[in-house]
Amino acid sequence: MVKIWRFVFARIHKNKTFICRLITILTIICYFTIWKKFYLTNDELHSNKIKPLKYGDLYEKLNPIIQSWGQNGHGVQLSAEEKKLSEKTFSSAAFNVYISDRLSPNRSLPDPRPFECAQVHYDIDDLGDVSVIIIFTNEIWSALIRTIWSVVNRTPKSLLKEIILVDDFSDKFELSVPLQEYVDYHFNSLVKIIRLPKREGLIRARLVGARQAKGDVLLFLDSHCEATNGWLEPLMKVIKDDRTNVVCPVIDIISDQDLEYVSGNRYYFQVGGFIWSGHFIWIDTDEKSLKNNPTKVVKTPTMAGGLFAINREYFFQIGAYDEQMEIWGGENLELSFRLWQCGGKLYIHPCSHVGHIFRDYHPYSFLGKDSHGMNTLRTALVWMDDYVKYFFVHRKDLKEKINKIDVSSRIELRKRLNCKSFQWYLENIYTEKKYIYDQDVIAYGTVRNPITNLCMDNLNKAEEKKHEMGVYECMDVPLDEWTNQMFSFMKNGYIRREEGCLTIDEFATHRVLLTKCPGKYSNKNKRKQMIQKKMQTWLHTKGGQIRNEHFNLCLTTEGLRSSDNLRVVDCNPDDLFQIWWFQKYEDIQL
Ligand SMILES: [Mn+2]
Repeated sequence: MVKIWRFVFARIHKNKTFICRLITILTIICYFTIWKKFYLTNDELHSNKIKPLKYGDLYEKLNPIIQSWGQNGHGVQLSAEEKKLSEKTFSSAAFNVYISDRLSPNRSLPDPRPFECAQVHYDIDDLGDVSVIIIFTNEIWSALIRTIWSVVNRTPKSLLKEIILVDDFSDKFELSVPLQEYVDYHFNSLVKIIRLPKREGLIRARLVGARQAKGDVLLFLDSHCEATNGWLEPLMKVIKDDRTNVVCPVIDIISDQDLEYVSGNRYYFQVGGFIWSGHFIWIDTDEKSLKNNPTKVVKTPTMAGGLFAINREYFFQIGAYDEQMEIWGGENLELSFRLWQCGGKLYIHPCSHVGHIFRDYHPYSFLGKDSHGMNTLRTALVWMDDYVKYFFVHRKDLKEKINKIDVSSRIELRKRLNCKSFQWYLENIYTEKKYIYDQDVIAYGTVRNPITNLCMDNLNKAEEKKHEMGVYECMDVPLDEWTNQMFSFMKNGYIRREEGCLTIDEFATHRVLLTKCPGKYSNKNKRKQMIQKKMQTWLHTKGGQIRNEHFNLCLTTEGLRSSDNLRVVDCNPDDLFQIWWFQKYEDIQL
């Protein structure tokens, strides 16, 4: 070694051309090393994937990532110019496609779980494995890809058997061959794509995916979700403990406007309910109990539908899905009723959080069908027994469709599984005590002032939101038809519709509002809760007045015309404008 150096220095001393040669040789060695290193790293990352991507340019166009956008689940604020651009594509998906396209598919997210969840240890080798099934029809590329990456990145490898994408007859080019190339390149055989030869709708598409799945557990996801850290293990554990447990993650909101991952109160979430029109709603849970058991599953009467995990064999054993349901809707209530009535259990796990882009309308076609109505009709006929009449109160139009559908195979299933009644479900599972318009009531139907022939009227406002109550010319409708003029005078003094109770605005005491009824699990302090309850309690006198317990004011029609807002004034038993009669009275003393 020393000899070599001596030789080199001696030559340098003598000859300048030698220095040049030496530098050239060293440079070549350097380049080679760097090139080799790069090559190896790339190879390690994408084994067998040295061939260039055919649709590389397209992927960059579909997902022109701006790394700083949306990290840690933050929303993105657009400039005025960008906003204009984003409006052009918003309606194609009913969420902000412009922002979605520019988010990294690997963006970081907040940890929205209760703090205690991170401390729970799971024996991963003992949980079995999962087939994640994602169905889509013409989904926005970036949303779908982000869903897949979030699952792959945040799921322990040994738990993830496969991701099955079921393409429900999309016609977007990028979702055809380019999607196949993309998933082959990035995920090898972990992600499989099944193509349906015609539009089947989400129910049959999921069934196709489920039949091909090989994992111990099936996990259904929408194609515009993002899974967070530790999302899967708790779900797997609950199913491992009892294969008849079906469990949903807490579904967090990803804003359709700015793609923010909204992680609200980590110690509170709502569970699923339903209203008699056959729609899913969120209902309150016991906040205290959630806080005291932050890592324990919570029973839910129904599921929202898009996101849940179920043991694969049990899924088929309990009747999978009703294959004759079309496109979208109703299948979530059907499965929920079926699970509870036939011996299964349905939970939400507070330690599993998945974000979902909630949108205001459906961007895709229903092929001109009222699939939600028809699917819910099937559900109601099979599972609701006599309570089906309350569904028909809302959906008289569907009554005549009964003869056109055949639910015999599902009724047979119900018999075979020896399932319990809907009354049992209402009494034991829907412990909120479900509102029924003609039960526990003193009176119900239209509420009419005989002098003006005006009736209390919801004025077609969104039921679930607080709003001012109105009056409208009385409509002559039978009692078994739900209208804007249908009210129940409950035995406890509430005047209510399904989702709201009549109250007086505490800040403007002549105004009458419909607000959320006092629930079983009110979060407010006791005193305030008591006052609120009193504000929603009314007395119906023998003379026909309706008087508020808290304010001691009476409902009046004086000076009102059709479509005006309802008012309260000082009570006067001689005032004919303060007289109200319900359409039907139960045999009870006023
Ligand atoms: Mn969805």
